Amino acid sequence: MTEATTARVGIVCGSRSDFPVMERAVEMLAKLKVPCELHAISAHRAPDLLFGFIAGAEARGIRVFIAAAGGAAHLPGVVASKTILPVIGVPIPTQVSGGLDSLLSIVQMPKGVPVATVAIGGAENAALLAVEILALGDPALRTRLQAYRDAQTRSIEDDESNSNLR
Ligand code: RP5
Repeated sequence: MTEATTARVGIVCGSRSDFPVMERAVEMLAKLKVPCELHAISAHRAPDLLFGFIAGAEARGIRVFIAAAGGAAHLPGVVASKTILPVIGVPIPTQVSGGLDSLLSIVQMPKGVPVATVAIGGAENAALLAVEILALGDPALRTRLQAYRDAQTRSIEDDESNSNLR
């Protein structure tokens, strides 16, 4: 399979104020050559726009959603309610409780409609989890993902072998 040119991952944030965190997911996907879309569509302020975005996504080529929100973070669950594509939730850090509110809102999905939740602010891991899902059906992407992981391991081994600490 060749590199995809249409977006495979749909990233949706509750607000543009979430973009500084979620741009790290965009960068990680770019590193692994996975095209994505980045949107800000609030589940409570613009639900009809959100439903339209979800309804059209699979036909455009989206295979995994990443949904990021802070506070009473219902966006990932609402996205999951309207699709059977995998949804990865990213709890956005908040000033109120450092993002624990976001984490609990996203991770505590009642049974029947799952959201795979990553750490507070875990944009990079959300991207990597999306890549792992896509790589199941894409051998070339699997090779790039394995190379990324190998390079990560090598860099730690190199740092350690160059370290003066004994
Ligand atoms: C959530 O409320 C968003 O995901 C954002 O994290 C938080 C704050 O939103 P704004 O104050 O930027 O509208 O809906």
